[in-house]
Amino acid sequence: MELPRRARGDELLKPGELTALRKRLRTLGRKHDLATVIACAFDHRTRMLPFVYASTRMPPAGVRAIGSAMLDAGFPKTRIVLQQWNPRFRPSRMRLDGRVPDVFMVSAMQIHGATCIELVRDACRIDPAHRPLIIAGGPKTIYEPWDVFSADPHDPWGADVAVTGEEFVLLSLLEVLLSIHTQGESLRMTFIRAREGGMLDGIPGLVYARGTKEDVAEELVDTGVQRLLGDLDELPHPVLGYRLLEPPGRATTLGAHALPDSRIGRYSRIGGLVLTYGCHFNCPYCPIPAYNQRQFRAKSGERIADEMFRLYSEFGMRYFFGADDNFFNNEARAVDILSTLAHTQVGGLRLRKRMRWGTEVTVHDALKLKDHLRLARDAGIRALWMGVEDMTATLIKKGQSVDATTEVLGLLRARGICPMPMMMHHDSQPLLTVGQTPYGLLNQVRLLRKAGAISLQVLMITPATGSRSYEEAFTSGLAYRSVGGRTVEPHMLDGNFVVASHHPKPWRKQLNILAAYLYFYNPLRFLVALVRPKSRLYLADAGMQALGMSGLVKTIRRTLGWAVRLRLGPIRRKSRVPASKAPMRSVDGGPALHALPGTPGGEGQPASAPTARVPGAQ
Ligand code: B12
Ligand code: SF4
Repeated sequence: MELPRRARGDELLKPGELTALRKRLRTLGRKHDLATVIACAFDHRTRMLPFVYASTRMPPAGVRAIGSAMLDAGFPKTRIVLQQWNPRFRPSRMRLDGRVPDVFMVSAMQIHGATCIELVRDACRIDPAHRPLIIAGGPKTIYEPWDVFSADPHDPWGADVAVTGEEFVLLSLLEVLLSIHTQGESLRMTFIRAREGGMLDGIPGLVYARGTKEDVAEELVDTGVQRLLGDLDELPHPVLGYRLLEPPGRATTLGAHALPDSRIGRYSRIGGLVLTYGCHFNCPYCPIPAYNQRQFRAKSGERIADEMFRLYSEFGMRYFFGADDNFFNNEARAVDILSTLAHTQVGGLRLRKRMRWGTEVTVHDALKLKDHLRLARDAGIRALWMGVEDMTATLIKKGQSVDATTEVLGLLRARGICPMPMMMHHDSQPLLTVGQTPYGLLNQVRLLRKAGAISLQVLMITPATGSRSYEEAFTSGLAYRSVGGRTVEPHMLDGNFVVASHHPKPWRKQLNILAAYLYFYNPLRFLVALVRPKSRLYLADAGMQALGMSGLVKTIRRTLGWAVRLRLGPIRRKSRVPASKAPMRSVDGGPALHALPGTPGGEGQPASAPTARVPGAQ
């Protein structure tokens, strides 16, 4: 089920609205000495192909964006902790500025859901008098906000609020809280007052719990779908967030200082930057178009050039990755950004001589922009990740075909841009086919490599929250509950495990993925890449082979056991969409917009509102 869209014309914030809010908060923030910790949940079991390097060497943009927003709003006592770098971090032990922080935030993707919950649970162990306001956000809560609340009276824990939106939602919440915050009162107490007074109900993009017992959600109130920021130049500068990173370490607590400027570039080898959002395709398995409410949003070329320049000059960062859904989505916009970057000078040299970057596009749009690929290289682009999925377009038609894909790969290679195809393996695709149509997985991998692919991503198609086909994956019995007695856990939803299939021999699918990687990344190819590289970029081909082989060892170690279970069975399937156990409602008692089918009270029946218990109140 896709996220609903706001009424036509009301999807976006008014121009200047975020800028004005940032300004107001700076004035308000001066009067409040807030300390905030923002944790990025990361399940280390997800460290395997194709994300081995990026998952630890590219601090996620989401937590950094929230950190930037906090610093920009006048809260310098903010620290960002990445579980990627600080696996033992325990919120119950954190101190910032010598005290328990006023706010603890956690950001998570769905696959890191288990660690996200563990962080929230641990934060709940802080004694009630000092407990921070707990806010959960990120792609996990955007689609499944209920998962950060417990509905079990025997196991009470939970965030105070889940944010189902971006920076504007969080800052709006803080503005409301700080406008009524009194000296000596904990921010969590202020939050409870605001919640009980209905003051949060006018901020679309929140889900909060109500109940008579603390940390037990008897019902969840959903304030609706966020308004999106249209002009991304209004966002706080990413340089701010980088200055808040906790240095990597094995401690459970926080260090005295954030990572110094001189070490930021060393640990953040790749800088993930928001450049654009949105995609004009409408693939049934993808939540992106609905999340963006069919809007396309972008930063200007000047702003992007400034972000790259500052990150380079202040932290020595040279490699960037655009957090784009489809950078070539809008031709005019893409060409405008590329032209600006191509003409940007950094220290007397063209930007491309100092920095390199890559991003995600589609085959169809890359072909449409084929005359601008030289410009793309001049702008510093050296690699493009492309959702090829299935070259024969049997799984999904989005303008790709064997010829189009081969042509694009050839063009990119000729322009000195590394093609990085991403494929989706599916039930009806065999490992190998003989004959004219290269339908088999290995046939396609072979063609891609021949055409110049430098890296490869092969993931099994897996139900994605917020996509059109999500609900059916459960009602049709496609999604597994457990295999051979092992439950399917959130970290297994990354596409590396076969967890949803109607194939009679799903273990074959699991092994097919390994075979495809092994065919692409192997010692022989590594040696050939050293002498006859596919890329004009010095050692890019051999480097990716080396990285791929080391990632493949991890992938085999983590997924081979699953293949054995798939072979031996039994496979138990889910029949219902994973939905909230607590009833959900909108602020006016109607259906909650973030509820999935099967949610009590979420499909039109207004839930009765229990009277909330305010901690400390008699
Ligand atoms: C770049 C990217 C990657 C990079 C990430 C590298 C890195 N370390 O940063 C790579 C290529 C490695 C990657 C891998 C994967 N990705 Co990815 N990726 C993206 C992409 C395109 C951009 C992410 C980004 O930087 N966005 C910009 C930031 C600013 O946005 P954000 O993180 O959503 O944060 C905003 C809000 O969510 C909110 N927010 C975030 N945290 C918090 C916290 C609080 C407290 C609050 C209040 C708000 C808040 O405010 C932020 C600012 O606006 C997104 C799609 C997208 N456009 O966002 C997918 C996306 C994050 N990826 C996704 C997936 C599924 C994956 C994979 C599992 C692969 C797959 N099967 O597709 C792997 C997992 C790897 C791993 N082990 O973690 C999904 C996640 C879905 C979900 N429900 O969790 C997304 C959303 C795409 C989609 N399908 O919709 N990915
Ligand atoms: S082309 Fe990619 S981003 Fe666009 S809808 Fe399809 S899968 Fe999603």
